[in-house]
Amino acid sequence: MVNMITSTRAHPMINRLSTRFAMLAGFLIAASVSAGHPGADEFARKLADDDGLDIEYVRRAIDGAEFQQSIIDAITRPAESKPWHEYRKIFVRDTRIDGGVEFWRANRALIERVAAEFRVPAEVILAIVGVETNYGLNTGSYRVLDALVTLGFYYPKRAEFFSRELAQYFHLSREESLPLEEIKGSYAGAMGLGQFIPSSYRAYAVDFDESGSRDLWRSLPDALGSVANYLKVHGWNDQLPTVLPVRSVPAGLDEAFKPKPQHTLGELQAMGIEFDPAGLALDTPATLIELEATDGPEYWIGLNNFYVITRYNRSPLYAMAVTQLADELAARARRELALAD
Ligand SMILES: [Ca+2]
Repeated sequence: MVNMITSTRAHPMINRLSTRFAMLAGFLIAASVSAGHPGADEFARKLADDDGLDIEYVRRAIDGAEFQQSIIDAITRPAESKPWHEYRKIFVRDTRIDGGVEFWRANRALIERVAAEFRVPAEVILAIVGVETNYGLNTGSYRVLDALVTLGFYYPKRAEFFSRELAQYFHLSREESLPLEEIKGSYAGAMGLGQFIPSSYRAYAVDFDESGSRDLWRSLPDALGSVANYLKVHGWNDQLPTVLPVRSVPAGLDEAFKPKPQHTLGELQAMGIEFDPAGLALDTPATLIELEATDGPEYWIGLNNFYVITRYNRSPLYAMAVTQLADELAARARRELALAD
């Protein structure tokens, strides 16, 4: 996720205290922070026992991490909580399309090589990088260590997930010789042009320039290849579209459709949903997508590729923004870069 919230260093408790006690409180908080983050000891012991990491190294690194309230604020109010008509405007807009076409023009040979190798369309790879980091212009300004410690130890709702990612980050840092205390990323600890969280970095990043390491910041071949590999491994099918337009949905259709196709195109037609199947076999797996437009619901047929994009970010809004930005990029590239249809 693109990080649009600036970092603040205030401790959460500060806000609750009157100025009268602020000085005393500041002293007490300093004392409690130096005693370590809650759960840090247990975490370090587990990482040492299970994975053989040096317990003192892990302890010192975590002690050096800083809780940041702005990280909690950012994850509590993600862009994906906006309605579709507002969310869309952030990403499917002229500046983001212009930037993508320029990026495509500047790196055309590489992008086409990546697309051919992984069999994922160039415009989809670019749209992901465009939505995630504005083509690498904003890869995040939080220390990954601060983000993962803050969410792993101070955000109970997702603490289990993020402390696992913190453990993954310790491994990743060793494997790829990334300086643990310096690497920057999003408020959720996502890194590089494609914003990979540590477990995804370890599992899906590729060394596409064959340099011997996977560098998702400074190596465009690695960064773009890794996005394409992620989509390929999660099932991208370059013979199928991502979505189809819907003409109408019958009143009273009360099924809660999931992003993962649970039906076929034929079954959706039989439910009374009207759309052009675009020559696809009627047993093609599909689902119905509902988005919140300004004047009521907006519907699309989602094929498995739509679901594959949600493996990158679970929000259907995200997947639809990527899909529409990709379509805009492809249309412009066909005209301006003389691409074949
Ligand atoms: Ca490399």
